[in-house]
Amino acid sequence: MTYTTLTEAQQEQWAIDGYLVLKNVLSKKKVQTLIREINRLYRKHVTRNAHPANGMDRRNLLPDSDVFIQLMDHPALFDLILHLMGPYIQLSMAEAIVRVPNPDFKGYIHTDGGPAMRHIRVTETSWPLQIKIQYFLTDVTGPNQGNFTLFPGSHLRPFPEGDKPITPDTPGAIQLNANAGDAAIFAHSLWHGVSPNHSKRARKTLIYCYSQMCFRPFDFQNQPPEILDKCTPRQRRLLGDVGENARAAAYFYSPRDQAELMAGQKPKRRKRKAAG
Ligand SMILES: O=C(O)CCC(=O)C(=O)O
Repeated sequence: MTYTTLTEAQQEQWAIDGYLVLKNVLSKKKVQTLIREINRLYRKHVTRNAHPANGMDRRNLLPDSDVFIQLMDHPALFDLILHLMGPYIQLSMAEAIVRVPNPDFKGYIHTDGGPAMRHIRVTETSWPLQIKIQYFLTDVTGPNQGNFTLFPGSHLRPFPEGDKPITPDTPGAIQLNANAGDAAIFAHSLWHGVSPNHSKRARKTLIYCYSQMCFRPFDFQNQPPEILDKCTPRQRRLLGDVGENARAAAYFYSPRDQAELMAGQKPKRRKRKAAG
């Protein structure tokens, strides 16, 4: 299913709760392809080198497979991202997560950016500073299965920050259920994290994070030319290539073709001013 905008009810939930769950965003075939790639990365980077009970948090995924490059502006959600954030955005992070069954893992809760960004809470009429999309690639159908866990509404108000850490058991926590192919979108200041996984199955997801262009990306400084060469002009821009617009401050005063490029339109050729 392709999402381009939000219904009134979704808009209200986004504003009040700070997150949304969108159903059937990825096809079964796409889910299978992505799972295959994640399993390959798991075999390569975890099973042989570490204790499997650690699961996997693999960042900066784009060099790992072209399917991860394609997902950065996948038609199912990209128009919705533009609707929520405006066109002056970049990709900040692409991460594969495997939460394996582990009786000792208690889960954790945090806000993105930690104390540095925790106290910045934009209002509901503002573009977000950052959003993350969590793509679910396995079903999570009951509690304590490595569920994405969040505190609705916590993005807008100071959350008690006492001596007691905030955990998946803190009152107000919701453990989301989701099916493979669904996605959750959430704001940076929402308290969120993961529940323990007491099931028999690993939970597999992907996180794609978008931020306003004036931020530094989370996962990388720059993408190397061999990755940029595989990208469309829009994808290159999402990775920080401002092309012929390159100049100091191009990330603050965005290139003139930014909105049309993000909308998928071919940038118009602008006439050069005659010299003199
Ligand atoms: O669902 C998870 O595994 C946690 C993801 C998370 O907390 C994050 O991406 O910031």
